[in-house]
Amino acid sequence: MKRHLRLITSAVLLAALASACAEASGAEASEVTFDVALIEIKGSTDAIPPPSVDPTTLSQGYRYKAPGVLDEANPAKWEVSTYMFSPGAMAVIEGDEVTLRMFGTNGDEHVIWVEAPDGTVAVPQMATSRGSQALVTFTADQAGHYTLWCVTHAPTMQADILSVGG
Ligand SMILES: [Cu+2]
Repeated sequence: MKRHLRLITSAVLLAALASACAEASGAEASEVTFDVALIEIKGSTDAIPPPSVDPTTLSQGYRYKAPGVLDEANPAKWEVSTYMFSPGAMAVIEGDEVTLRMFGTNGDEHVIWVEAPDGTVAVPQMATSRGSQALVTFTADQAGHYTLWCVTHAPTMQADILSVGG
């Protein structure tokens, strides 16, 4: 829930910024490029008990190494991790030619696609892997929320691209 609130807050702030920029620039559509990292963040501890619910049952984007699995020398230590796009929220002006220059830092493979605000496919599925750069381009010809999805780690690995009407 907190993550969604942060995304919503970020999207609202980005919308305000994009709107202000649109007014200042006359809302001219242009070419915009975002550098997006495909990352994994981790946390481990032996100070508290492990989760009562296996996190991998909550999302394909969650990983869990149970006590005894993570570190044989420290059987109380466990670890959780999750995959995400960074940044997780972006904003464009409707009509922009958008390029997502994505770099696979963590995760062997990610199958990604972009959903348009009306639910249609803006960019079909493509696979990208660790150490590779993938260029994803589309025209933000609709106002609303485009969603960058990773099928491999859905539903938690996603990013919001807000397209603000000019
Ligand atoms: Cu992924």
